[in-house]
Amino acid sequence: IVGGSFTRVESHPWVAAIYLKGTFLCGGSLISPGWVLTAAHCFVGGDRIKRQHLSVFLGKTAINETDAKREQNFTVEKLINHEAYNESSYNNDIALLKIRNVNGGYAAKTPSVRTVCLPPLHTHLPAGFTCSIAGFGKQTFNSWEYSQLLKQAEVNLLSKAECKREAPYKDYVSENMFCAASPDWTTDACKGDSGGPLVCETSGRFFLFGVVSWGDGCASVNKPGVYTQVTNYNRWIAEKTGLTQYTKG
Ligand code: 4AZ
Repeated sequence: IVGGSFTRVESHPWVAAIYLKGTFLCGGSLISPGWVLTAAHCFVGGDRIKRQHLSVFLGKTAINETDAKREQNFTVEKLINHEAYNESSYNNDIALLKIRNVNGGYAAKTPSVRTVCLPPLHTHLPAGFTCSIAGFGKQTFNSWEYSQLLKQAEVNLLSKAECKREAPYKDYVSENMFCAASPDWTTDACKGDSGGPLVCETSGRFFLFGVVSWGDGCASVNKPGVYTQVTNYNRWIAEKTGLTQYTKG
């Protein structure tokens, strides 16, 4: 995250930290005790990643520290990349991880670990609406390393027209994506935040509206962050996970 502030995982208890062979890879969001929603581009492209090499941590505030009292760790029982994920356009940049702990169990609700709601079908938030992002991604585009501590920031939703003003957004932002940025362009998701949450609070609850996906650099003027539009995938998520909460219609 560029800009924003350091935070504790208790303020974003659905944040998942996904590791590949012990190295931080991507963020994610806990949508049910057994399922983490993340981005397909974390696992596809370059060498295709095997689920056996992944681990998932919940309740983590610091990327390179173990906090045995608060964190819960999991292996990945199933890695489901969206079938229509397109490596060149990033369309359908969404994936699911089925997690399990050493005892075969799922996530337990604690002050540092809880699920985030999926938005009801066809929920639409207006441009300008303020939402928040969280992650361990880079603090500047040129940084060598990810943030050691979890960060969060506020970003505003942009209209499609505002988002598609410049290349490459003009050609690449699909109906499965939306854009968000801060009014002064100083705050954004960045490399390492991918897969992590954009949540918006409506009627007193936090809903997962976006998955950090891509952008042209980080926090540059007229170069917003692009997010996978979770409301387009209610049916896909229900089909893959068997979660039926929000699949009316
Ligand atoms: C990345 O490389 C990345 N500014 C993620 C988010 C953004 C840019 C790059 C958004 O994973």
